[in-house]
Amino acid sequence: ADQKFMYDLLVIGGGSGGLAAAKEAVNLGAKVAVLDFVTPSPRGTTWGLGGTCVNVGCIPKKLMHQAALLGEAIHESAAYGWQVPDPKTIKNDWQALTTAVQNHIKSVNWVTRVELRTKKIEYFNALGYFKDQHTICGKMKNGEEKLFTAKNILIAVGGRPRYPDIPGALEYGISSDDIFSLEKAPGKTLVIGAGYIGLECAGFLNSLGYDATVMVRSIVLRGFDQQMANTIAQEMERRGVHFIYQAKPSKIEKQTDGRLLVNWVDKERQTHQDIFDTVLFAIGRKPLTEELKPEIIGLQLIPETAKIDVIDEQTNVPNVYAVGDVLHKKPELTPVAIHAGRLLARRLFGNSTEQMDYINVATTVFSPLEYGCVGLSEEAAIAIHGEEKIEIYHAYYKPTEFFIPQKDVSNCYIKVVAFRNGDQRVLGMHFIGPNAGEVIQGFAAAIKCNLTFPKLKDTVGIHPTVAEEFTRISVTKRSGLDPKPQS
Ligand code: FAD
Ligand code: NA7
Repeated sequence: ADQKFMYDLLVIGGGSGGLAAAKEAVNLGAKVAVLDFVTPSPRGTTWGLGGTCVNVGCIPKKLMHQAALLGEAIHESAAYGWQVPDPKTIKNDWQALTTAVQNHIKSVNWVTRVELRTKKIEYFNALGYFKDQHTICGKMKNGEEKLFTAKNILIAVGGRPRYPDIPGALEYGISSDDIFSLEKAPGKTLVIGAGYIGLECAGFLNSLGYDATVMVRSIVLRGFDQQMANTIAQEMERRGVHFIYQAKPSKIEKQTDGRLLVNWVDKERQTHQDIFDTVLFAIGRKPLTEELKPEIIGLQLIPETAKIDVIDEQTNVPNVYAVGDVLHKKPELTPVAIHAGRLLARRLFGNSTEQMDYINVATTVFSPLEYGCVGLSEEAAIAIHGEEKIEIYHAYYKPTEFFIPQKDVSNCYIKVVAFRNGDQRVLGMHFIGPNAGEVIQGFAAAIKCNLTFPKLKDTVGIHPTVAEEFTRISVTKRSGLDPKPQS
């Protein structure tokens, strides 16, 4: 290490991005420390090392989604000859589910700690903030403060759920930070916000047997292909999730029976109310950058969002870098944070020049019927290139496994966005159906290799799968032909 400093790299935030960078940096011979600290949620929930994804994000979310899918499978299995008890008598035990989920998370926390120790990454359970551009003050749980100096500092502090500024929100509301460890079953739940987190939570709660309502301020899944987004919402509605559109919450009160009375205002400014057991806010996330005292080192934040604008992960302070959810206009996804963190470490300590490519990152919404996508939405492609240059291929399809239990196929839908002329390069792929993430991942690699529509059509499918539908797609929207399966 540089004699002047205690560390070559000090990472603030032990989540997806921070830990990936730390591990890569020690592998390349750097001396590294990580500070990680979880401030309790307004309702008092805290968790261990590993950040959002492991503790209150991707992992518990996917496990609850899996619980929901299994419930669905139990109901379908009778049609396949399984002699299950009357499905109406089968209930999910919320405590058993949350205990299993939390036990898995604790095991991951433990493995992470052991891994840091073996790799000789120094870990401190401390909340970091800037003293100067090479010095971080770490505040431990007991209030004790310790100074850390480093040649390079990486900000990987991620974000936390936002709360609206309305009476009762902080007192009575919960967020995704609380739902996966909630002691009591959530009961009738109002989810406020229709981003992917809101839809996923409402989806698994409904499937687990709770009455779930989504309150939508404007549109569902802003930023995603809107036809696909509306199809997802339609499918959720078909399964029993309620939607309240064009509505904004105005007040939450606790009744004497402990239930929550929620007021909201519609677009005609009419006030409505209903009673819920749980109100979950999923109205977006706020980066934890202001807590770092960025003004002390003159670190610039985007005023409206408090996010950090970087060039190649470098902030305006040359030895201070940032990755993950704190970045301005970058996808807030775990693999994005990990990849950027790893490549940054290689550039800092491994003589690499490889840069992070934030384009064409695939993602999946784990709604009851999943939605996976990569690349441009229909509207983004048209906005960028013009309608004349773009061809939209689409199809409804029937998954083989849906026939016997007679599952509804009306929302199994796929779309390919491609250039109309020239090499007919594929710009976007969208899939709604089972295992959407598994379907889209490989196609994301193909798009990275400049997949063209003729190449896609020349790919032989795997039968019978749902992914093969992409190799069969041929109806263009422009033709006006029926995209429903003709068989
Ligand atoms: P984080 O993982 O949030 O880690 C930051 C860490 O820094 C935290 O532990 C935090 O407590 C700590 N910290 C903050 N400030 C300080 C400080 N001053 N000092 C010390 N420590 C500090 N992504 C996907 O790819 N797929 C999914 O399916 C998915 N599902 C999600 C579901 C939910 C409900 C949520 C909330 C998120 C989901 N995400 C998903 C997003 C994913 O979790 C994030 O993109 C990812 O965790 C970001 O990593 P990060 O390193 O930027 O920050
Ligand atoms: P998102 O994707 O930012 O979505 C937030 C949702 O909440 C969205 O539907 C918003 O509606 C809605 N919203 C925002 N503010 C309010 C208020 N004050 N009242 C009611 N509804 C509101 O957040 P997520 O939590 O799903 O995901 C967090 C991030 O992870 C996200 O940025 C992704 O990129 C990854 P709007 O469309 O703005 O009208």
